[in-house]
Amino acid sequence: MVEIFNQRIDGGALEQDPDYHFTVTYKASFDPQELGDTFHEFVRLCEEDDVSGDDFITAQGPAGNVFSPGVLPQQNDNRPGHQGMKVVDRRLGFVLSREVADTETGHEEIYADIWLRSSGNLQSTGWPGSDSGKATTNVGDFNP
Ligand SMILES: [Ca+2]
Ligand SMILES: [Ca+2]
Repeated sequence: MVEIFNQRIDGGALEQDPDYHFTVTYKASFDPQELGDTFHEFVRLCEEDDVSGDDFITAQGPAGNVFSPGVLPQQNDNRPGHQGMKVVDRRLGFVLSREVADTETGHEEIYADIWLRSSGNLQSTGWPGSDSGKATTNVGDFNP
């Protein structure tokens, strides 16, 4: 069963650029029999908010690509207990206007939720029932 690990968010404002750039990276580890399948990747950005609950900065059924792990470069999964699994590197970039990314006074604490669904498991786009479960990145401290 596919597993997500080493998930992380990075980003920042670029000088002279009105938009805000976030990069979400993670590794996905697949069983050999999953390599030929097609996976749909779902990544949403959230802003941690102690007062009114976390906000979704991107939509609930958000950005992501469709990929087949078998045709991407793979490494062996050398983590204990994962012999035989193959790891694929994934990266997804977001470009958001400051008006969208800037949800409150002062800094934003932004993180990403990531999940994967195989092509035969697309009755929903949400994370419950996904093949990977939901993986959450570090919380980045961003100042749009
Ligand atoms: Ca906040
Ligand atoms: Ca702000």
